Amino acid sequence: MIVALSGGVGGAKLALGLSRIMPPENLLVVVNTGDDFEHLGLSISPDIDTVAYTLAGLANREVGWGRHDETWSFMETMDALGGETWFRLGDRDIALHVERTRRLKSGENLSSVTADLCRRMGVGPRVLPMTDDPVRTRLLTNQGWLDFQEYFVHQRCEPVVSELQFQGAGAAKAHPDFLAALADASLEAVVICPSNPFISVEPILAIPGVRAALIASKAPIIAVSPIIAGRAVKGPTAKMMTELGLDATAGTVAERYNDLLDGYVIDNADMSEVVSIDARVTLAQTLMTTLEDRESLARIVLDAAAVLRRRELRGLRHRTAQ
Ligand code: FO1
Repeated sequence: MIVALSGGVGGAKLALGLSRIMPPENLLVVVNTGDDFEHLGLSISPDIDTVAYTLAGLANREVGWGRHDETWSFMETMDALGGETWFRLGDRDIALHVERTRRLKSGENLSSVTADLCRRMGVGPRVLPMTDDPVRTRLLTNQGWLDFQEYFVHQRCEPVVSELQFQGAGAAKAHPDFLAALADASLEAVVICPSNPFISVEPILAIPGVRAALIASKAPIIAVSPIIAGRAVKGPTAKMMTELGLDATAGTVAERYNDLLDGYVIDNADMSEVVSIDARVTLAQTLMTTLEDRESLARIVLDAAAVLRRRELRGLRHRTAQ
């Protein structure tokens, strides 16, 4: 079994690659819910939907979120009626938000709704919210504290970020199936997907018990850098790192994960960083443009994890067991 930790677009690409080179039912994708918000009276879980649509083959490949077979009559009419249209919701996508909102309001939890909707969309792997409790990423910027989607979409990541907060993370319970997977003897690897470490991965790590469960797990933990040659493949990762006073490098991301990593996959362009990274580094083409790129990077990640497992068997474990 493989557990992948994912945010939105970047993580979903690698999750798709993994799902195509292994039995999908052996892949558990644990997804960030810090981007979730209430909008137009709807409960919206963008990273869950991006991962689900991508794994279902329904995603819009150009922008990475929402559906490819979309129409926009609802948004056009909302605009004519003076409603909010800064967060683009397609006609088919809306059905998912309306149905999820109805089921959450009836008392069903997010992971149960997600499992059923994914099954109906033909998603093979299991897509699991990191917790069923509310966690909301907020950012302190030069415009004060902003909710995540206000910063990310409405303000197009333009505000200057000085601090992040994962409201509710401290009181959230990691999903029991997530913790059980980390303790499972059949776990072969934990893959930290190339998502933004601050807004997609750290909310997951901020939930009490998650870091300890990762460190205690028998499986190697391997991350893929979301930074290539000082730039983020997509989104505000590099800009955020600079604003937080960090070097926008693959190495800095590894430091953010500090003692969690056994392996780290960075792009060939960042070869010079190998010596400064305290994990077993694999060089690869980490930019995923085609489906083949997604599959070949996934294969490199799983091969690297297999090497780490063999080294572990020979007592060469990298990670200091706590
Ligand atoms: N991202 C945007 O930049 N603009 C949008 O209008 C937008 C709409 C949207 C609708 C549904 C959904 O599931 C995701 C959507 N996203 C949009 C992406 C969303 O902001 C995610 O939070 C990012 O992908 C970051 O993970």
